[in-house]
Amino acid sequence: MELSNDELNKVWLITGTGGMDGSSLCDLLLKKGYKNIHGTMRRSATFNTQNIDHIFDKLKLHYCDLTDAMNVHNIISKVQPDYIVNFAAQSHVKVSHDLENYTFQVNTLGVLNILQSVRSLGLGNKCRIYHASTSEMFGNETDGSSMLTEESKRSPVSIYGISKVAAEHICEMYKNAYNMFIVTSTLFNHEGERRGGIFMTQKVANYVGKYSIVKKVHELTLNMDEHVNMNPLQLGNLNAKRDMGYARDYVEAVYLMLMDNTPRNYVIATGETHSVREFVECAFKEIGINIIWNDSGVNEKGINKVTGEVLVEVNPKYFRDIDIECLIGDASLAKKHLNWAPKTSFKELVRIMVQAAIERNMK
Ligand code: NAP
Ligand code: G4F
Repeated sequence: MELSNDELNKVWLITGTGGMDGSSLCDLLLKKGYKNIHGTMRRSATFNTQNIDHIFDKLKLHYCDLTDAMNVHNIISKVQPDYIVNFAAQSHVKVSHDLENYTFQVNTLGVLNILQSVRSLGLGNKCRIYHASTSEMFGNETDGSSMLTEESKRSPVSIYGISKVAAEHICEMYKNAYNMFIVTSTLFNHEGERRGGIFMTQKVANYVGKYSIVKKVHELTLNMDEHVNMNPLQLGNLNAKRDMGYARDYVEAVYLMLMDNTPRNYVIATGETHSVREFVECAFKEIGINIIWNDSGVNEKGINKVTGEVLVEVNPKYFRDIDIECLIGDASLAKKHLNWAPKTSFKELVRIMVQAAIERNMK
């Protein structure tokens, strides 16, 4: 559908622009023809703009830390946004147990900083707000025999999950008390070529991408197909299952939520769940290697079925004090009201990530 000039002139403010979702949403908005896209990024000692370098000149960027209320207020006051999308977060679950207080400052009080500013600047009637919530809020509510929905009980088991539940309550209170347009959808895991390297899927894809290059060089220089002798990939809980979609599909859902005139909260998910072990198998298959698993617990190993080379080991360093064993979501409500459904299969997602990792490793 063609968008009117009025719509294309509307002003967007996206926090966390340098992250996976922020940068993917910017791509989507530019493709649609929006002209006024403001983004926030954090000051960093090293470059952190790799996800937006290709569109750097098309965005209006502001240094922002959500924990700095005056900074957030000044940006919103200057930008006068029609839409705010809050993707900024301390988004790593395991890290949230090391940075408990900070995780709350960013993920909970940071959201409050945004809402307070919008309200106090009198923008509550004009500005539509999206806040990214998470399936991590559900904790271990399902073992996979039932799917999680918008109504499922919040039983977070991590500081990250708790910080996001608190933020969800704050958003709900602002929406009801001040009649503001606020959507907090529950995004299940979504992955992609821009995923941070500290997350499981990208860690696996990066290893497999590097392995395939080293293997090719090895074969060409030694003209033989022996063990590559790269240190095995070190992983934690191989049993955990996640509902994994593609980030580019998920930011489309976010856009649709903001275009809809009713601010509803939606589950955004694929309805399938796959274990870490399956992700590893699928990623290696992409480069023609079949993995078999040997032994169990901390001694479990992923082995190249043909050569016997050990490619994956379990390292307790990556275990969590408490983990979610299974997440699977039902996005029927989003299908019904937004006509949204995921387009990218699990296999295709893995392919995208591994191919992108191969390209990165070739540079
Ligand atoms: P991401 O790649 O980690 O991006 C997060 C962004 O937030 C980064 O740009 C980061 O900046 C920024 N940020 C971190 N701390 C900040 C602070 N104190 N002030 C301002 N900005 C800060 O995360 P993502 O995967 O795109 O996820 C986007 C949002 O969706 C997050 O809120 C996440 O919690 C939520 N979510 C994600 C998933 C998923 O599976 N990806 C699922 C459910 C919910 P730096 O680059 O400088 O670190
Ligand atoms: O990739 P992960 O760190 O993602 P996790 O914990 O599911 O969190 C992501 O999804 C949430 C939505 O449910 C988001 F809200 C959150 O911001 C983030 O994007 O871990 C996935 C699973 C876990 O069970 C973990 O224990 O993989 C397991 N795992 C096994 N080995 C590992 C590793 N995780 C990481 N990060 N690193 C490992 O070596």
